[in-house]
Amino acid sequence: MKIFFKWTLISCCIIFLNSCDLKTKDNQGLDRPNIIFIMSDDHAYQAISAYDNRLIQTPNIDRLAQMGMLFTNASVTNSICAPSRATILTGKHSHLNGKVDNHFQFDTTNITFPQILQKAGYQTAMFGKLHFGNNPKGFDQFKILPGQGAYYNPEFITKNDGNITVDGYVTDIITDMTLDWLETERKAEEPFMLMYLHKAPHRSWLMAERHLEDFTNRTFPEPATLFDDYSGRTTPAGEAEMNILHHMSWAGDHKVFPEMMDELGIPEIGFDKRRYNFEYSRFDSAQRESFMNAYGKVNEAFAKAYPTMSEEEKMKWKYQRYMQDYLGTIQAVDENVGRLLDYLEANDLMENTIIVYTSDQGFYLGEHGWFDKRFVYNESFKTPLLVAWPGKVKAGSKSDELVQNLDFAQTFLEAAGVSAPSDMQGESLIPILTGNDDKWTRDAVYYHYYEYPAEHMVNRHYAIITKDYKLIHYYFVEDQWELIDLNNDPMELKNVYHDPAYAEIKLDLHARLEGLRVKYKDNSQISQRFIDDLMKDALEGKIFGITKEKAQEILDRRNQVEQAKN
Ligand code: SGN
Ligand code: CA
Repeated sequence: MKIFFKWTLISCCIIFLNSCDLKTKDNQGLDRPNIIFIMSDDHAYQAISAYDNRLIQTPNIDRLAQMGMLFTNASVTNSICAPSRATILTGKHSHLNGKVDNHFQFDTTNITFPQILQKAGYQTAMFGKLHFGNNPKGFDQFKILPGQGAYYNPEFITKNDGNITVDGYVTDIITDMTLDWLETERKAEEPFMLMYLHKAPHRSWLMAERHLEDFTNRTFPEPATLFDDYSGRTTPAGEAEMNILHHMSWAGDHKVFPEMMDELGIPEIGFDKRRYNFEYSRFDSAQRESFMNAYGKVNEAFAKAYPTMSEEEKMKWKYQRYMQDYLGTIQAVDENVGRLLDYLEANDLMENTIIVYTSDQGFYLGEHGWFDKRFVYNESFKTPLLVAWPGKVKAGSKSDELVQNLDFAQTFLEAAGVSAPSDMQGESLIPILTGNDDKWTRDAVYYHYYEYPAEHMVNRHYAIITKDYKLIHYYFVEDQWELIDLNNDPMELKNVYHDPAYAEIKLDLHARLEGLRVKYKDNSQISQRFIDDLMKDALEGKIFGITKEKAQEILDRRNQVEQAKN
């Protein structure tokens, strides 16, 4: 009997010690998962081969779809950089977290999910682009780009070492920092939450030297709506300044050499040469040479073709140049995501880790003739979302539920077993991720874009979006409503708001839109302060890309419309 006891005791000790060992070995014994949030900047879902393989192959990002779930209806609440990031961190719509546009700083009195996870014992780190105008709270370590950051030899603001400049290409550097943190700073006894945030593929699309030859020689299929004339909708689509032919700049975007522009007598578009000089002034001599070689050939061919090019041919040329550079930057993102996944696999970190790949919003790749984002139309309203969580999320699964960037905070908190503050406005995605879709009841989402008057001139609008329709209110200058029938008009070319056949649907959507505005606590009094703040700065010439005169013109037009109403 004694012997039996002794052996039981010894066995228990061995089991206990083993479990301790498990706990210290790469976190595998902990039930709280690690969280890796990968986000790129302006990465269109059309440029991920798991969604669409016509433009580029992204085998590494696609690994996440093979391991986990691909969301086909993921979207953002406000399609612009810093506001999207604020919504992700706070779990609140822009009007409540206050970060409605890129212009004003983030209010750091907001409570964010990394702060809550850090308190709950998670080790937290952020590398790459934040774009808040101030530093993140709730991180044990961070190295972030100031503002938009630079592609070549970028500066970083670091938590512990002040500002540093690192030689090389930004996408590679952000990954080096991330891998270095995993290797040398990560504590095996704590779960971690890591935000790995790329600058690419943001404008002005400078790819890594190693991709220049390949991508500047590729040709891409054109989207069906490249020559959209905006006639089927209300005025904001036609008034936006994001048309590839008219608003994408020759030197700054397409890398036509400024001397070549002078030689050919091409007038500047926007901050054409200034932007070009800003980017190129950062190169070291080897980088400059690579660029001059690759784009020298592009310039040579262009110089021959330009004198006889029609407007249509210019649009086609500009579209190809845009795609070459934009997609070139994505090649490096994909390679680097591969480096991270390889590291996780090699270090037994895959099993108990949620890995998310997303973008701060989608992007137009020539659809409607556009680049940039901001509108609630699909390509910028929707965003890529792939989630792997081996053992929890079924490999190779898909979801078409209406999920949003608003939902991340509560998802991560639930995964970590921490309760979310009651004023967060999203819903945890865990039921969808774990195959319990019956617990997910959302049938519509809410959208509100604010940054106007501003660069690209996309009018303020809010909207309700269901799987079948969009009801959009452009309210800032004229009051204009759009109703889009997504099933019959998937390219979103025709406003059917005034078509009597939609009378009932329209009424129903109006009521539901009001319901969402009440539910999310958005109302015109709250919005008014954002109008006043931005308008004031615009009139003082403090908004990038907007002259005082332009701001005054918009205000006068708005006042005239208001007066006519009374
Ligand atoms: C820059 C770009 C714009 C872009 C904004 C916002 N212009 O201002 O094209 O819309 O960023 O992008 S550039 O001349 O500086 O390239 S965001 O991702 O930060 O929202
Ligand atoms: Ca962005």
